[in-house]
Order: sequence, then structure tokens, then C-alpha cells
Amino acid sequence: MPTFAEIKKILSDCQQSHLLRFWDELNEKEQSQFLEQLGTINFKEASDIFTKAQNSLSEDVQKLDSRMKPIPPEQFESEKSVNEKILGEYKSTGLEAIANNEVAVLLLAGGQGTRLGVNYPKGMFSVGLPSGKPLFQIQAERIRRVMSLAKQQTGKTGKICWYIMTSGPTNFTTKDFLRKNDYFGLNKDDVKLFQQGLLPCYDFDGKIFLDEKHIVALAPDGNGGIYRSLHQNGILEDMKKRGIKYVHVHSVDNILIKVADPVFIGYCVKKEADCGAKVVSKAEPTEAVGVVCQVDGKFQVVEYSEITEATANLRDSDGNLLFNAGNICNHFFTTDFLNKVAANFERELKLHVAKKKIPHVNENGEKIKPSSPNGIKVEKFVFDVFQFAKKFVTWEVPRNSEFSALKNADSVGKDCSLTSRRDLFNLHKSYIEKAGGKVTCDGVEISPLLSYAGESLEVRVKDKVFDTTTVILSDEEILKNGNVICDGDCR
Ligand code: UD2
Repeated sequence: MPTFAEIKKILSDCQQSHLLRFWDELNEKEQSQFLEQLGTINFKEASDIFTKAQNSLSEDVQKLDSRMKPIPPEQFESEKSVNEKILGEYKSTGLEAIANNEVAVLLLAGGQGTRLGVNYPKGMFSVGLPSGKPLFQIQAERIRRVMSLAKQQTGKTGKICWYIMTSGPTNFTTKDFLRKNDYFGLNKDDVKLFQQGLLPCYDFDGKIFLDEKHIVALAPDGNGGIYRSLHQNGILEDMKKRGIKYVHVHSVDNILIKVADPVFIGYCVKKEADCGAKVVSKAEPTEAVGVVCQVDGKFQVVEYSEITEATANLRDSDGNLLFNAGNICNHFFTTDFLNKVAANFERELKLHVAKKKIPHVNENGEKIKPSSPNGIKVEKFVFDVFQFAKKFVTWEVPRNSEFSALKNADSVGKDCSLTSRRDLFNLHKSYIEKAGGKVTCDGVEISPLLSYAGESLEVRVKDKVFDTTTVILSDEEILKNGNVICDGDCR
């Protein structure tokens, strides 16, 4: 821990001496806690970050239209236009990699779910499925299922390590929740939590806020914080020890997420890509999602606000939108690439700056909750590394089978629990009907432990009619709990 004199000097050099304004009022414990926190902050870097952030705030939002190009055809493939044989090869390659212990999942779970309006990590949220399973459980069970598919194909028992990036606000609760639920059947040693970094919150002049008289106001550094934290927490080292070559990175809030998707992984591996993005085609030209494309020859995600409506509406000769590859926070990286980014490019990542209402202690020692933006928070984004890839590829998937995000409370009516449930029920209905069953009600759920993507269902559903809310359970679940959630009124 640094001494008071050392910290005082650093703060003075960086024009942040006001942080020690209340030092003499603090008790011994608070002083020691404060010194410890101050010692973890790189104030020189914090000054540089503010300067960079200020520059980006003062730039007008530039329209990028004239500099944009769509993804070249050789770096793009769509599931719907690939034949069954090739699709099978991708899947088989992905399952082989899983069986060889070469695949890890990295879940981005550091967000605070502000829009959803819950005061606990989003992964603990249950959208109200008949099983009541929260997002973490659904994802853990999909990992278990895909491991067993890999075993069925290869005869080898491969492991997928589940890395979960949390943040200061979500770490303890997530850890506790997973432990209490016995890691939802995954091996404890293969579930590894690590925390992303924090960045100071600044006022508009670059002065860092105090959250309390002895606590600096810090906020998570965005989902692009993974690159630094993977290195700082020894996760890259852990991946190396385990022989992991490929990492599937995704957000916590997509109920349809195909965790460790063997098809996506197999596609990227076959194409010898070091970085890949799964995308969905935009629902409409003006949909407010970022699109994956090239700007000045470099791959990046361009926000809707960065292009004109005319460009958003451009179409190719087949009538498809020219900029159609909607980003869904679903990425593939080789571990070599992650190491390269952590070592060489992390500091070059673009900073995304947002004006925010930041609660703080003012110069009179009063706690203020502002009603209008009073400062800035700075974040890095996970997708800002595409430009550093040697080979970047994109894999387009149907939205109805792979993407339904949970962002909002039900009152918003969009990207909420209601739509998450609806989209999962629709997908599962289509799986059941493909396997020869019939669904005549809303609310039939298939356990991820039984089926990952519609496989192995015939024996359970063929010639049956599902007409009440129900969960179709795996053998393991039935053995453990009995058929508690019954198989509905099957006729
Ligand atoms: C994300 C994507 C956006 C689009 C959309 C689809 C980014 C930067 N943006 O936007 O392009 O694909 O998802 O749903 O990826 N998170 C952290 N630490 C943080 C902040 C967020 O781990 O400091 C996690 C968060 O828990 C979630 C994921 O990152 O799992 C996406 O975060 P978000 O929901 O805030 O991102 P959103 O919806 O603005």
C-alpha cells in the first residue's frame, strides 16, 4: 500500500488533490481503506484517458457513410445459404475442438442491468419460463449439453471452461449465486470468475468525483475491459495451461444464445480466422443496432447514429440491405489473438464516452444526486478489436433461432422478459413440430439438458400434442426430481 505522502504527490502531479479534501475528517480505518483504493488507480493513465475522452466528446458525431464498405463476400457466410453438408462439417469441427478441450466460453456479465431495473446481476434473472430457470442456469445447461454432443460424436469427454467476467458491482452476488446452485451441474474447477477493471468518473473539467469522502467514484470499464482483465487476472495464463485455443464470447442477456456454438466455432476454425462475429440481418433499415462493416478498410461496428438514413437504406443487386450485418455481442477469438490484443493493442482501444448523472460528494461534503448529467463515464467495447485481426469473418444466423435480448422491463414492451419468453417458446415449438409433435398452446419449454438445438426430441414428442404450459425434461432431471413439471396433457 502506498504511503499518504506518495499518494499526495501523485494526486498533486495529476491535478486531483481535491480527492484528499476530507482526509483529516476520516477515521483510521477509512484512511487506510482510502489509501488502498487510491493505490489501485493509475492517475497518470486516468489523466490521459480524460484528455482522449474530451477530444472525442468535442468531435461532432461524424457520418461515416463515404468511408464505409460492406463485408467482402469471402469474409461472410450465412447459415441459410450454406448447404447441409458444409453445415455438418462446421458442426463436426466445432464438436471435435470441444472434445479436445480446446474451447472455452467467456460470458460478459459485468453489466449492471440498469435498464432492466433489477438490483442484482442480470444472469440471475428469470424471464418467467415454466421451469423458472434463470439465464445463468440456461447457459450452464447448454454448455453441459454441447459437451455431451461432443462426446457422442467423438467418444472423448471434453471440457469447456466457463469464464465469467464480472465487475465490482456484480462479482460477489454472482459468485455466491453460482456456488449456492452448485454451478448448475458444471465442475466447480471449470467455472472461473474474474473481475473487469474500473475507471474513474469525471466532471466535465476532468476532476475525478468522490463517491464518499473516502471512496473515489469508479465505474466498470465497459465490456471491452475483457482484454486487460484477461491478462491482469491470469486468465490468459489459465487458458494456456488448459490448452484452450478458441473462445466464444457473448453477452449474458440473450435467452436464445447457443453457448459454445459448435457451428460458429467450426466455421471460424475452418476459415482459419482469429476473430469472428456472429450477426443477424437487420429487422428493418432504421433498426437501432450497430452494423459490422469496414471503415477505411478496417472492420468495425458502426452505430446507427453514425450513418445517414440514405446509407442505412442502400440495397445490393439482390435487394438486400447493403449494411445488414447487425451486431449481437457474440464473438469468436483465438487465444493467440486475445494474447496479441492484451499485449499490443489494448491501449489503442477506442474510448466511448457518455455524459451521465453521477452521484458524488461535493466540496461541502454533501452527497449529491444530480438530476441532469454532471460528468462523464468512459467505456471500452468488446468489438473494437476487429481491426486488429489477421483474418476476420462473419457468420449470419436467423434471428428467430439465435437472438432475443433482454434489456428492458416489461413496461417497455420490447427486448423484455415477455419477448424473451415468446421467442424461446416459438423456437421450441418449431423444434417439436420438426420432430413430429404438435404444440397447441403458448408455453412449451425444452430443457437445455435434453436438446441443444432441436436434436434428440423424437422419442419425447413424436405424435404427441402439447396443449398446456410445460417443460420437456431430460432423463437426468426426471430421475432427480421426478417429472415435477409434467409433460403436459399428451394425447
Ligand atoms: C450490446 C452491443 C451492441 C449489440 C447489443 C445486442 C457492445 C458494446 N454493444 O449493446 O452492439 O450487439 O449488445 O444486445 O457490445 N458488460 C460487461 N461490462 C460492462 C458493460 C457491459 O460485462 O462494463 C456486458 C453486459 O453484462 C452484457 C454485455 O456486456 O452481457 C452487453 O452489454 P450491454 O447490454 O450494456 O450492451 P448493449 O445492449 O448496449
